[in-house]
Amino acid sequence: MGNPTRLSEHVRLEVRDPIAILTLDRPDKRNALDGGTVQALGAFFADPPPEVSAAVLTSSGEHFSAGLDLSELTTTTVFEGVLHSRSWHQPFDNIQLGTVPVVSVLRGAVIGGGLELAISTHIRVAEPSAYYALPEGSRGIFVGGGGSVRLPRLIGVHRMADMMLTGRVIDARSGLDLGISQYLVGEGEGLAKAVELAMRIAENSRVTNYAVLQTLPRIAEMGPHEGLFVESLMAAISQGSDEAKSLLEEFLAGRAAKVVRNEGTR
Ligand code: 1HE
Repeated sequence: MGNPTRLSEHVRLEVRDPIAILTLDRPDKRNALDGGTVQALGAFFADPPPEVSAAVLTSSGEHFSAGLDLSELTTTTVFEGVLHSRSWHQPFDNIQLGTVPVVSVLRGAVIGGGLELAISTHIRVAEPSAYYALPEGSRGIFVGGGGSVRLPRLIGVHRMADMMLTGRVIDARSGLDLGISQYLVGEGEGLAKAVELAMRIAENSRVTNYAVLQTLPRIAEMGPHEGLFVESLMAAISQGSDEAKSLLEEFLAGRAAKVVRNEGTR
């Protein structure tokens, strides 16, 4: 059974051992992200409870997030603007390069900083209402939550430039084709699918999950020779764990689940 609590004014937390469900809970402002919300997410993923092996990030209301709370920018100086952007980088890094895989549920607006938050999670489950946009150009600002680093790696510099220059809005189906989400489910089915995936992820060896989060994005930035060497180290570390030894023994004794065909992209 869960134990709903609050991480901050606009973030709810429910721990359903072995997963945590975090909910952006500011529907009246379309889950616009204020500093307290971003810092609460960052603090949680910097030091998740030990019983939590995977997490789901979802939202209240019809929209995932309308992005940065624009009321926070109206009086900032240039230097405060730098600090503001930097104050988003660490929390989103805590998600992407953390210890707990995060599955997000995307519906309605996934805009600006909301999209930057979404793409710092590892698995994104979209509902048909989801749409992705970067209206920064029309607000006279630039992305500041890591979007210029993460989004081109997903969809390419040219597509991100199109979104920023022309205000192009990408729908849920195109988002799936481009890799913004990895899953597209029916309307209202996103949370159940995300919980199912998080529960499945939580069954993995923690060492393997850690290796996926820490190693894959770093190897993607390395040259092939360095990448292969780091891969060999991570392979040896994970194979050497007690958990790996017992899981391999289970398979060889015919007691482990076999790999079965899936149902396609959903
Ligand atoms: C907000 C925000 C916000 C809504 N900051 N208050 N993001 C944007 O440029 C997107 C701006 N938002 C919208 O385009 C629309 O609100 C939506 C398409 C998301 C939803 O439309 P709708 O008709 O359902 O809602 P609404 O009536 O526009 O908004 C409801 C309330 O939320 C309203 O406040 P109210 O007091 O009048 O009720 C809005 O002002 C408020 N609201 N979005 C603050 N973003 C680290 S850098 C990242 C840079 C960015 O993220 S730029 C992109 C910002």
